[in-house]
Amino acid sequence: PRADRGAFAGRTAFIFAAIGSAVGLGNIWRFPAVAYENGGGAFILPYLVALLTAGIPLLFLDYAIGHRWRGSAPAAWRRFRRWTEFIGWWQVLICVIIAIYYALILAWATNYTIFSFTKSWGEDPGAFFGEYTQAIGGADATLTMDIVPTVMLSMVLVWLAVVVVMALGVHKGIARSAVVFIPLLILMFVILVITALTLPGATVGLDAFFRPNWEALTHPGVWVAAYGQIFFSLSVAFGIMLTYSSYLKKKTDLTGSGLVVGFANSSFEILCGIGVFSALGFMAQAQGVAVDEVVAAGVGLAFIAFPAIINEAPAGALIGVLFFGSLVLAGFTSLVSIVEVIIAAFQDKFGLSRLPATLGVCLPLAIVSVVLFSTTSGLPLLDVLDKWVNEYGIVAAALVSCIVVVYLVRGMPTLRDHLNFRGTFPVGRIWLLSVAVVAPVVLGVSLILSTYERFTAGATYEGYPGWFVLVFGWLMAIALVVVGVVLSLLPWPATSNLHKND
Ligand code: LEU
Repeated sequence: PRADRGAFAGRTAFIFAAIGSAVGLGNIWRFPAVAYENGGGAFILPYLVALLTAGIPLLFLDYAIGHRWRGSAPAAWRRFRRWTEFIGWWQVLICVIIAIYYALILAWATNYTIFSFTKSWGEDPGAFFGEYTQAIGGADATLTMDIVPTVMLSMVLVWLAVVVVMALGVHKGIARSAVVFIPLLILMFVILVITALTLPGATVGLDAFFRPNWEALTHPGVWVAAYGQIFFSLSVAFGIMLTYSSYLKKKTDLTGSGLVVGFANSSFEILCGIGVFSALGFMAQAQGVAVDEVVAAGVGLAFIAFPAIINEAPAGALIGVLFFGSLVLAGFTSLVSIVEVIIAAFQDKFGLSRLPATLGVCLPLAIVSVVLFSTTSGLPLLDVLDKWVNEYGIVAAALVSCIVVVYLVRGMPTLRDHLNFRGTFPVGRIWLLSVAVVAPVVLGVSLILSTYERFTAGATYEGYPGWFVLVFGWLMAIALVVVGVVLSLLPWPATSNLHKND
């Protein structure tokens, strides 16, 4: 028996852990900005289409593979079919990339929680953030590798906390921390939203957020963004839900649990949009400008716009602690799930027990993450990696998984029966249609079109140097596939978990 592999004590523990993974920086920090940039209120349409045609169906696919073949991503895919193992490694590598930059945002959030008490960012949070991320001041991104000490310190702390939780194992570490953190997060966030809604100008922000720009829907980039957001936000298609479901007891209702997780995540996401934009509306009104002018895209939304709001708002410090504290809690339970994909694979491959597997994965990961990202180039690096790993990592891997499972392996009937064995929500034709036709067509078409747009746009992404985008965008994404294939060709040692049954 595989005594070493962890297990969730029950369905509730699993649901908490899965929600912990899904609800993360993607909801609070990424979603409002992505929605706003891609059509505002009109984004709800591609978002819901993506949720229903790909998010939930692929969540079920992850569950079915992980639970039926009971293993980490490479082990489960390999048991599925010998030659599909590369998908598992590809997913593990996607998690490696996400883990190293996700920790940076978490480190910022940790620092900003503390900064909130004294509003350490001063009068001009934009300049402060520029200085804080680049150590030299000014907003022009210079690609140097100077260390930023406060960021480094927090990153080390974040990784230490990850090591502790991971060493405690699947139930005692991952599930128990989620059971404590998730209710706390919801409580804090609800207080935050209520506070934000009562600020003067809140409705102006909500209006800007929900006002639909239907024209946006004609841009393929908007659809890729919606699918990318759904996968990232649900933690679907890159090994996380697959790994978590492998820790569930055999007789578990997978589909019912999946629906709970999916709708909990999207509800929280919409709530984040409401909270964030109420606050932005307040800011816009206070400064007498349009909401567009206070929305700094991406990272700036959390780390520039929010501090500015905190400066102005009554009870600003409270808002700050609630907002950045929520980011920390949400981000931590997600980072843990990303790292678990890697640990589980390592553990299966070498038949290791929990502690050596944890240290063997976390130490190198933490070192790379801290060294690369506590420097003045952390922000541009994060920006490019996040964009490419989502489009050409997660979305591409999702597309390949669908095609492989449906057409090359013809595995859908087995997976359907597995889901329906205990599932309270029966899957059938609609699920098949989503995974076999709708998801691959939409993913394929929008990926091709957005790539075309990217190449014809002229300017490089965000104005970063061409070589930088080439190396950390394109070559990185290609390397994940190539290395994934190579890893799948290596033999499994006799001590591995591959041939052990439980
Ligand atoms: N689902 C997480 C989030 O929304 C991200 C994932 C990579 C764990 O932040």
